[in-house]
Amino acid sequence: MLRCTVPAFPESCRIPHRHRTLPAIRCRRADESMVAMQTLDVIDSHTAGEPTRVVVAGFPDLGGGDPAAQLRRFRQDFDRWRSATVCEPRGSDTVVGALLLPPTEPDAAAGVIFFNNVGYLGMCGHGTIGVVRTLHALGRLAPGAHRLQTPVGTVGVELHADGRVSVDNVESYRLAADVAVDVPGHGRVRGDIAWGGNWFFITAQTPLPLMLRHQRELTAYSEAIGNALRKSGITGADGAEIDHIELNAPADDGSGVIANFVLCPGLAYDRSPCGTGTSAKMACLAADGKLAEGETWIQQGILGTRFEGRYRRGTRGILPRITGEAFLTAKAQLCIDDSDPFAWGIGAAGDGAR
Ligand code: PYC
Repeated sequence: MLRCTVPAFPESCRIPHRHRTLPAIRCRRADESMVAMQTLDVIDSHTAGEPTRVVVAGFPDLGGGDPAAQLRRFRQDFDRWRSATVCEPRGSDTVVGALLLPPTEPDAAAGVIFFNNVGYLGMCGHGTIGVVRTLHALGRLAPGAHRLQTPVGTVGVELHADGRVSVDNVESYRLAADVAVDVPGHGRVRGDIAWGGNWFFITAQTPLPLMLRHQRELTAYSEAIGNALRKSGITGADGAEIDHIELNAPADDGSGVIANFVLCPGLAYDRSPCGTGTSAKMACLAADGKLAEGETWIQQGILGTRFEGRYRRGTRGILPRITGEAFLTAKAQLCIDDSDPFAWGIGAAGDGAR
């Protein structure tokens, strides 16, 4: 038996702005030997059904610099902290982590690095909405307009009085239209390649209606498209991997809106309508002359939840604004006990899994 006293998460949730390394928790095993634990303070939320886990304290120092520089250090030297935070047994394939960083631009409220069960995301729309709600809960962000730094650029955010959050995403554009790829078992699939803060292949060809009860088949189909793109050498700009697959079809609820199914890099499907996916989709619609500047686009996700989008013209593509809502679900302290074979997450290098 392990007796462990975990300091209570501060009731007010007001964690100092600067990241701090909490003192290791010392736990006494039944045999009276002491083990040290490292801890991470996190706040969980979901945006339109898709979870976000914001790390607010306890993370190792990534050496400063902007989020792109800190991401390089994170990936190279601290990747096991990613899997410890979002993978089982503490998280799941669906959780997107968001590490808060002190801002390096004078007008930014914070920096953030997004990550998931297999790696890192350039930007994350639903995650940004979760981060804004979390910063508000921490007393670090008032309603109004702010800026957040991400590894792929600084984005605008606005916390509205009704609790909804708008994200002024990075410039989004269509790289290539009507690209054909041969997908084993499914024939030739055509779609657009677009950037919305992540790389997307967007197709209207779908083997089944976009309904939650078909998620396994839709996942397998989307995974097959992703594999075929990789095998065919079809990429985003500068050879970047297209790691998000987006299926589009009219929603089956008679509402007349377009629904999507988005498969994320770690093979979890996005429960939300996907903020970066909505941005990429709007870039394609704008390029086709099917969505005018300032016009509202409703993007429905696989759970029936919605984001509202519109755009202004950019230099290369569009400047999208995505609006949605997040809800806090937990304030917690994660414990990492080095003697635990799964301390750094199932699937992490060196875990006890076979
Ligand atoms: O909302 O941009 C998004 C997103 C990307 C992956 C999961 N959610």
